[in-house]
Amino acid sequence: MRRFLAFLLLLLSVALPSAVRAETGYDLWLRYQPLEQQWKDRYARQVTHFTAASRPTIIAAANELRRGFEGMLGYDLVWRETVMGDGAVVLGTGKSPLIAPLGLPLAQLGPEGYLIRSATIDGKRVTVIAANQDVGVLYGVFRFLKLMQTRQPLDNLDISDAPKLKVRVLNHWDNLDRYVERGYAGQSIWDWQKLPGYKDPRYTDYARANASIGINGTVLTNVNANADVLRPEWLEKVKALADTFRPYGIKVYLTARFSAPIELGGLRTADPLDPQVAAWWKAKVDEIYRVIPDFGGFLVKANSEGQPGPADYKRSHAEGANMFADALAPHGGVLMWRAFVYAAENPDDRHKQAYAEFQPLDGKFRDNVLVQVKNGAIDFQPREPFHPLFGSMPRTPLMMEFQITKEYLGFATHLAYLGTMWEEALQADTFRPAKGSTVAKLLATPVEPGAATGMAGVANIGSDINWSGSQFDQANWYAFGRLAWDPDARAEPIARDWATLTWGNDPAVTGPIVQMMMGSREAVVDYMTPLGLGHLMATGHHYGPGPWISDLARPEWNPVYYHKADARGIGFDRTATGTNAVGQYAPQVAAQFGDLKRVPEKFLLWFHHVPWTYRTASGRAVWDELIIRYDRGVAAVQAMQADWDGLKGKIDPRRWAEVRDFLAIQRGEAQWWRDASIAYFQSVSKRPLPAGHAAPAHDLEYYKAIKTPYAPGNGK
Ligand code: BDP
Repeated sequence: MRRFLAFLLLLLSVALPSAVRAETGYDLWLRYQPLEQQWKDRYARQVTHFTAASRPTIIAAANELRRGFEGMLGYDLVWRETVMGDGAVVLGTGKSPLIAPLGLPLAQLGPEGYLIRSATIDGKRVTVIAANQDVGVLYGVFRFLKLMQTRQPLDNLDISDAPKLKVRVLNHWDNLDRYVERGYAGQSIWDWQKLPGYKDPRYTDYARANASIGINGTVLTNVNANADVLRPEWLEKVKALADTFRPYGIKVYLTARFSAPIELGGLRTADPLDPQVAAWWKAKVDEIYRVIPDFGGFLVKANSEGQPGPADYKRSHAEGANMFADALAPHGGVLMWRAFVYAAENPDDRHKQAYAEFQPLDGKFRDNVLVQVKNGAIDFQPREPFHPLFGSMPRTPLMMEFQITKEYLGFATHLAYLGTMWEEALQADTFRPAKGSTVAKLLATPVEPGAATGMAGVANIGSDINWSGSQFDQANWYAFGRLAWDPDARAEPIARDWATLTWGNDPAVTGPIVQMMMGSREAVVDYMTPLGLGHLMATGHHYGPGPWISDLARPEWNPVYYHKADARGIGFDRTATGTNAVGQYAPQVAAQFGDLKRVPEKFLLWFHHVPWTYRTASGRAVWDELIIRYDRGVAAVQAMQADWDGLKGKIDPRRWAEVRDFLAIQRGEAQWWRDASIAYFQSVSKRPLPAGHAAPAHDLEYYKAIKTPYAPGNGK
């Protein structure tokens, strides 16, 4: 019996560590798992204590440092007033008495940049993490911890970095009842009902995660806005969040419903040129700043998809935006005005409408306005060419809007790393004013000295334990932050960093994971919308295929509007002989997109209507090529499944199993997309499938009959 018990104990002690290690994903990329002994020994010699002032942001930085040491090295890093010996980490601004004498080159780092340097203070070897402002120190600490998480040497450090964009914000499409529009990760993390009385500790973890990737603002509410959030009792709730985020360098912003002066103020109009309306907003803004002195500003969706706006009063977008901007300016607030507009009454190609409306307003917006432009001219599709507004409004600050939540890329269950998609948009050359004017470069170049720059990402965060609805969707939050910090950064090294931080330092694990990530978005394009197709998702929730849909009220809501497939061919003619959307791009770009011989194949059907027999680059007819792409997409998901199976036992079981199951869902849905799309297009083209490619499992009627009214995230 005793021997049996001893054996049992032995079993337990062997079994326990892995059970304890079962992870949920809550820790994101800030897991701070114990390092291997050799690294523990090495770092323990190099870092023994730290010195820091006691201001809120420096305290947050110090707490993070201690948390990291506790997790990775297993000991508490102690605070000392002075450098006690070799191995101090000295945190502070250039003004701090220990750092000032070093004469560090901080000037060019701006308010948020930082420097990490190995130095000597009082004859002792130290690491200095310095910045012009406290928030830079916090960013530096996260970078320092990343060095340890990725096992980099800590001696002879000389790192400096600064963000290239000023406004780096998440856009939460969260309603006040906690419903998240296009949210696939549970409810809103803002528990408004319990605020301001109860501040969920999760808000602090949210702030830590964002600060760790340089995000410095958050728009708390949906662009389809509710004026109630501007009521005094709600501002108290907003203040509670702002107070929590402040030490982490994160400002709060709200969406402003254009008609709030009517709904809350009892006015008869919301006309932006009406003095009473302007006065109402000014008073409201002043009230907000009394409650939240560092309030960031507003985000406004106006005259788009039913939202009220200046056009209701025959005023322009500039007149609308400037009214808010004037109210915010005395407080240093910014106004983000969305360019995502298209109108039911306008029969012109939807692709052209935002440009047509905004481009003529160049130079008419106040200095503190940022016009927020989606990466493409339609709507966050798996692949779109860059928006023609980039480069076309040289006197107006434009900010990028990416969608982190995967409304059109398979919700939370499809593994699709969006870093590659965003890199593609950011590295697109607008040729405005000249060759080499990439979107990234335009975003990072202020239109005049001191003008605002920025990037927004529609958040994929919710109440799910893993924050983003899936383990791999965390990578998209992470990549967004990294690209907002540096729009010229590349998707691959970001994926590698994320994989290492999130799944561990073993190259046998990160290698396959990075490979999966890098091909994943292209797989989605292949099985949903290959060769430049777009907007073929089912109505409303956008879950699953619906290329046959043709009966919705507005023409541009119907998938058939986008693919224009008929007996002869497929694709949307946006060339000079079609809608001439290409004419909104610089001549060099228009010449490329508009020329069937030169258009990149990935945009073929976006810009051209071609016969089914049209020869693609492969020499195959476009019909055959389409089928091959659909199958390639499905095969890519199968390959990801195989890669993931190969990681069994190398990853904590809970997260591993979750990803395995999600990949199986993705595999099934990729097949559904492939089969339904082929069944439909074949009903139009009447062409046989190329040899070796299987017929869809069911007939078209079967796919048309699939209804999923309760799919999540639908707008209400
Ligand atoms: C679309 C979404 C819708 C949003 C809209 C927007 O389907 O829920 O309200 O974009 O960006 O993609 O305003």
